[in-house]
Amino acid sequence: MIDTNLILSKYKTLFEDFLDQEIQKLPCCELSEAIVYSVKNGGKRLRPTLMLLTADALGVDLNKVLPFALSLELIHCSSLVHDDLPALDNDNLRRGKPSCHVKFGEAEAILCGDAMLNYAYEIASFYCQDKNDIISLNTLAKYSGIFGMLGGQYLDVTCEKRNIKSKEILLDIQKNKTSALFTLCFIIPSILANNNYYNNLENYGQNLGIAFQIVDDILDEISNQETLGKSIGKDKSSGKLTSVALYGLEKSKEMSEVYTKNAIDSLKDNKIFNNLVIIANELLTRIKWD
Ligand code: GRG
Repeated sequence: MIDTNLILSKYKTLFEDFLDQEIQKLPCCELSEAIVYSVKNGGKRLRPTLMLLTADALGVDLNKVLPFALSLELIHCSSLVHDDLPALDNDNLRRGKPSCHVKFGEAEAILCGDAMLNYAYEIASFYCQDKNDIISLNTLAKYSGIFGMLGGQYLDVTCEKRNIKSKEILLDIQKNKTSALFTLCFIIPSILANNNYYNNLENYGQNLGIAFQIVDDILDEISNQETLGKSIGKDKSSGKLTSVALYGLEKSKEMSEVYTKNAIDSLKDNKIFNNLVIIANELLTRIKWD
């Protein structure tokens, strides 16, 4: 069986090299240390590698994609730094290590997340050359902010506080909080390639992202801290609106399969996207990748 790690390893190396090249330019100070700590701490690099893989399938020059891939990973990592803060998820562990605020302090972690976010846009904008780059940058900002991840996270937080249990709102949270960044992995390469696959890839990303979040909810219930590198069982104890809370484990597993199938169907058997089919199926059974 072809393994996802194998498919993505080439892109992971490219990504890590570009990340190392860029972070060398950071000033020598503790804030940079906190940024490096939060971005080089064992993340799976799913989003940037999926973006590079998709760009490769579409024949886009990977040097054009790397700044967007790095920007996306920085946005993702900054969201995790903020998500772990006491006012949000209050988690002391991230990727098996002390969370940023545990290591550097709470105020420092807030600033670190802010700095990473700014740095993300600084990198992507620095490398912009043409109209499609600008459209990609605008899309990156849109899907990460109030129209995407941030909007979804706000909904998540307020539902938990107000004990709201609604299937429609849960879907809205999944689509925005998690799926928005996943969708970027596929639509940015399509924008850069200027081709007709945008709708197929947008659909793939949205469904894959929802399936990913459902699996994440399931793992929070059935996995363990050692495997996931973060505290588990917190969704239940905090009364979070999740798929498992609303539908139970079995139905959630079925739903993750349905969303994965929808993602795969969006690709319409197009051979250039064969690896995306393999990856969608494997994400369903993910435990932890190196
Ligand atoms: C600072 C831009 C910014 C936003 C703050 C806190 C917040 C708003 C958003 C958090 C959104 C969030 C935590 C979504 C969960 C998505 C998710 C399932 C993350 C886990 O992704 P993996 O498994 O993580 O790819 P690794 O560690 O491998 O990178």
